[in-house]
Amino acid sequence: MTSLPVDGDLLAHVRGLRDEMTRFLAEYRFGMREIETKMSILREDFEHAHAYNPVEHVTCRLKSPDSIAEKVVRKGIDPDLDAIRRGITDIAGVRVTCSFVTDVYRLFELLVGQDDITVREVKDYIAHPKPNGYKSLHVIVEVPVFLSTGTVHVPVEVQFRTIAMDFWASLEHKIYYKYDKQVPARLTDSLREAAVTAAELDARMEGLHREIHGDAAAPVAPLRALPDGGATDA
Ligand code: 0O2
Repeated sequence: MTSLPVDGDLLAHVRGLRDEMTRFLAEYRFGMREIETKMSILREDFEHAHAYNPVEHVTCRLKSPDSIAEKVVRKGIDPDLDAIRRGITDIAGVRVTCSFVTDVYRLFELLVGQDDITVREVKDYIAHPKPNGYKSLHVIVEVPVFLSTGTVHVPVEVQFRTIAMDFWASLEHKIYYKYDKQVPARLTDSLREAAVTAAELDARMEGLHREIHGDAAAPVAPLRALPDGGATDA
């Protein structure tokens, strides 16, 4: 097969775009790592101080370029990196799965109380679940990342939830995509009932835990007052 002549300028331009995108995503990866490190320090310190581990697991994900592009189109964001920076705040995501609802709020407070963390937005879908039954505590935080070229403040979406909420959300996610976002009513009804059952399990397990551990499992102060929609700019 004969290769097509390649315009040198065009090739350099495309390579420039690729390098810019690589640097852009690297900032989010570094921000995500900072949060991941903070969570693993909290987890380890908590275990030493209280002989108890409130974190079941922590997972991280970076949005793929395809998924960023899809969101740019869906939200009508200008296709340039500055506009994407401003308009998409979940390029870096960290999910913290805890045993109990009390731990969810406790870890949230311990993270957002750190001096170098700026809270941009909180959505409390535990206090105010989505109509489909989805529960989790979402926060967009900004964390400083110290690069060789200077400091950048990177937004990271952190989702805190219990094991039961996580189990529900991962099944709901699979069903949602299996039916191409058109889930039959009998399944949405059943998912809503399952969300109630999961919340009952959370309450019962936490009750048992308190009986065993007493004060150590006492709830922390409630979240800053959130409006009825459950979302607020901090
Ligand atoms: P993934 O694969 O986790 O990246 P938007 O971010 O604008 O699309 P919104 O409402 O501003 O939506 O953000 P919100 O409510 O904070 O939710 C964003 C993320 O929360 C989703 O990311 C999911 O991870 C999770 N989420 C929110 N609602 C649901 C739900 O009903 N079911 C499940 N299973 N997860 C949910 P992504 O980008 O959709 O997916």
